[in-house]
Amino acid sequence: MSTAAISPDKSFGRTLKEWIFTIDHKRIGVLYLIGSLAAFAVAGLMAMLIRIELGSVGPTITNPNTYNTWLYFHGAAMILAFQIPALTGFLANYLVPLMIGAKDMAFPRLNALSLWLFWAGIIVALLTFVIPDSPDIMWTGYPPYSLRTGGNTALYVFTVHLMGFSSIVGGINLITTIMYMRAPGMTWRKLNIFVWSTLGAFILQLIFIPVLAAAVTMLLFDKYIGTHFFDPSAGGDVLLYQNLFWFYSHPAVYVILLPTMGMIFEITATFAKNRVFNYKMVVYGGIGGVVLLSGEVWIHHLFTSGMPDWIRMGMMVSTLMISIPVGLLMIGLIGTLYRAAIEYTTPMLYAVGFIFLFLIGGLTGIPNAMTAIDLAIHDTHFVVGHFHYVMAVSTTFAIFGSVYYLFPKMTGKMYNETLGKLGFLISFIGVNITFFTMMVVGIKGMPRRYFDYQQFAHLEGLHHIVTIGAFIIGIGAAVVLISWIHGLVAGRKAVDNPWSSKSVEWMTKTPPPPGNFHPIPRLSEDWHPYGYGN
Ligand code: HEM
Ligand SMILES: [Cu+2]
Repeated sequence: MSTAAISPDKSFGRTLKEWIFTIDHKRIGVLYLIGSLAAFAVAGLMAMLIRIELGSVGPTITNPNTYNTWLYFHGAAMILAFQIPALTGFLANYLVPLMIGAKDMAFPRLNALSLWLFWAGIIVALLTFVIPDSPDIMWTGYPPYSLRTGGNTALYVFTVHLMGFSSIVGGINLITTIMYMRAPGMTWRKLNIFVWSTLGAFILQLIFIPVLAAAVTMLLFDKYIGTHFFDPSAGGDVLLYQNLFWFYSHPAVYVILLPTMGMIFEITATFAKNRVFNYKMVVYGGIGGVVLLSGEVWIHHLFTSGMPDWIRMGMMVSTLMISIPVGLLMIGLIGTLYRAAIEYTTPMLYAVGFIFLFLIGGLTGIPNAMTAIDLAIHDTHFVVGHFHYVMAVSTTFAIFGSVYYLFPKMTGKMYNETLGKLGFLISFIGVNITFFTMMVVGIKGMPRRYFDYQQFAHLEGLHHIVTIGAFIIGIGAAVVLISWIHGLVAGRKAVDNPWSSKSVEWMTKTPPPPGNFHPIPRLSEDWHPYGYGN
């Protein structure tokens, strides 16, 4: 019996309808945020289960097949359904039109289409838990296993298709918006770093997603229609898949890194009240350099597969070369902090946390790039620890920090600083315990993607520590969630520009009305998003 029939709450029904049929970029952004946080929650739960299983030697709570499904869901959902949509869906949608002084995206209806394609992807991904033959092929879907398994490889392929279409549609929309919808006076040289980095990320998406879509479609055909693209016994090539997959998925880490860095720049400049150090170097050298180099390093994921030495050497050098533009971005960040009177609000703590985690992740990436060392550590927990530092956790910190940063703008209310800082502190301690120890376990020989480690029973003590760390992260994440709910329900009213930022998104009302600016702002000659006079 529906309660609505007894007490019809018309206004709730109407608002719900308004949200579902919305073409307002801000609401679309928020709906992206909700979807990606839901994916984060479920994928995070999987991480906890994985860690309980690995907490002690021998089967602990499950069997190898279920373990594989958990790990599949954890990796695929964290990347495809949480990080990429939170950055290029939520943040790009919510912020870019506001930052460039536009009234909406260039194609608002198309925007709604990309949102609902994303949600369809989330729902297909969640079907993993209700169908009998859940996929168990990890987020990479390598053949031959993905072709021979009894698991449902098609579900993985369709999830990738939906997320990919969503991103392509969103990319076309955003690039057009940035090109044609800027407010009078918003010249290219005055674009926020976040806008530049989003532009870079979407250029990468448009170039490389079709390659991934092709690769997984070939997988689908091989498994269900009987083609032999990846079957050497019938003239196919099994490494072809790995090449196609990483041809997209390495650039994808920059699709994640660029907007992440962009937000860290925004937060840092705001709370340091400093200009962005060497803006041109950051934009052309840092963001431009990453976009340019991102397509020629993918082989580093195949270092241990058979290949001629000259390719391996070349890819080692180009991989190491990526540290140059990334280094420029870091120099820009540190320079922005230099001699600043930094205000350590919750978003700023996350930004500083990001810098620390990203540095550890970056430095532990160098040994991976050296082929001679990588042969020994490839596919161990060292690599798992490394990429969680450099991408998984650091970016999650940037996303959480950005939610706090935008919380007043989005909700019209302030979050509670004490709760916010507490959540940060617990999470920060948790991730370092977890992922540092994970790297140590890896150097001692623990392979990745193993359900059990009878042959490495002496590592059990360290595995305990990793699992305890994971639970601390879980508590931290819960405090973060509580602080958001608390802010929503009980937060005090926010003023229009609580951080005294110069950037355009804070010039409008809080929360911004439909159409954002009335009238559209005209930016003067001497205005600059980081014009703090330092
Ligand atoms: C919440 C804290 C997290 C914990 C405790 C955790 C734990 C783990 C563990 C233990 C593994 C490897 C298990 C194995 O190799 O058998 C793993 C794999 C992975 N994690 Fe996480 N993780 C967390 C957050 C994240 C986030 C935020 C991302 C976002 C990108 C992420 C992405 C991945 C990926 C891509 C894999 C590889 C899966 C595969 O091998 O196919 N994780 N995680
Ligand atoms: Cu890579």
